[in-house]
Amino acid sequence: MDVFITGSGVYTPEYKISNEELVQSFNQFVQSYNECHQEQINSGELKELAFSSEEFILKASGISSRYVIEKEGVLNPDIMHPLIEERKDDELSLQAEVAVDAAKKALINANKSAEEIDAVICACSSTQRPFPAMAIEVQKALGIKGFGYDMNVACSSATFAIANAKGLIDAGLANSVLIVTPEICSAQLNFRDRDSHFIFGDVATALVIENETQVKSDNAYKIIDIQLSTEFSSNVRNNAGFMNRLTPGCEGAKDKLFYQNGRKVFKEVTTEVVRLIRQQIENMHLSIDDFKRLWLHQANIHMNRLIVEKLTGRELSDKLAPVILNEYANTAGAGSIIAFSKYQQDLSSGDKVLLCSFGAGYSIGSIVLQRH
Ligand code: CO8
Repeated sequence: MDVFITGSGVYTPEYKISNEELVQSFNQFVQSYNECHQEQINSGELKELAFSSEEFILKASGISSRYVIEKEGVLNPDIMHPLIEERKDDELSLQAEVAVDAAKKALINANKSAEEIDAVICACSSTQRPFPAMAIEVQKALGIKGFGYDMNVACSSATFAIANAKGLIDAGLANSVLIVTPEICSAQLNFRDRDSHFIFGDVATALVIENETQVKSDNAYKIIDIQLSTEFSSNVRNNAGFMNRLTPGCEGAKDKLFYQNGRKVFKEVTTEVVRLIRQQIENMHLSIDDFKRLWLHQANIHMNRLIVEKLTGRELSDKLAPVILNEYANTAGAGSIIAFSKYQQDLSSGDKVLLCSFGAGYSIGSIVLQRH
């Protein structure tokens, strides 16, 4: 039985932060840190912090802005994190709320009602609590019967979840599956770290995956082939977890937020993505020229440029491999799904297309689709 992606939806937060605003706040923090620690800096006890620059951010990453759920706290040099109040146990959690918003849009796009969904997968790079599963809260908020569970493969969460949803459908456990990818990246980003303060933004995306008997949408994509790959690397890491409190003094340390060796990640992941996609296409006896669109993960514009050039010999263009990270920044597992959702109106029936995510783990999920 064929399985289709039948709908998608994107929740975009209300607040946007430009590079200019972000750098201004970061540089105010640096200036006051250096002034406050002048003596220790002079004695060599502490290192002077360096200023960030808009030019560097745009040039090195292609990012011009990012959306965030809360802006004031992030931009206040004395706070530098989103100010989001904890909610009570009987209130809908924030992560479920943004997931539900994207899910409602995806259901409309798929021409489905919540009652027609059998399972919910919440697939993202962090859930705001270990349990109960975020997916089950989303399931309840939407009035979906069946079951739900969470999974995390960092930036490849959504593509790996598509594989899971297809597996559930193939196994006869569900006919229609909702995948939500609520990425509240600003909550685990170290806005005081010059190397990474500009990288991420918040968003939520949703997809509906269904077996062929359920398809009601006129913009469905048949899942033709899925390749998943992981290889352990500590080059992108966050050590926050339930065991932090067991080592006194370790809670709140810098490594309990996102950190990476960006240069190594860039090189190692890009090389592997090109190899995997080439192999996938070759195994299917296809050529890259058979593909009308590549919806790639959105971490760095130069990664996407290199991948496109190596695979196709052509230049990066929105028609071939649309870029949304200039506006949204890196949105972890949701990046390629935003590109998918926003850049598909011009495709025709029979067109072959590719959805590929890559990132922490390392992890790569590459999916060949055909427009219905
Ligand atoms: N302003 C000015 N200068 C800067 C800044 C700054 N903000 N930051 C660094 N510099 C300087 C450095 O000090 C360095 O100076 P020098 O040459 O004098 O030593 C110079 O600029 C170059 O620094 P880098 O080598 O670090 O710069 P790169 O060209 O490598 O660019 C990037 C840095 C943009 C980070 C780039 O390496 C990159 O994008 N790499 C790929 C990263 C990637 O894809 N990571 C995947 C992570 S996402 C993921 O898997 C999901 C995780 C889960 C989500 C987490 C949510 C928070």
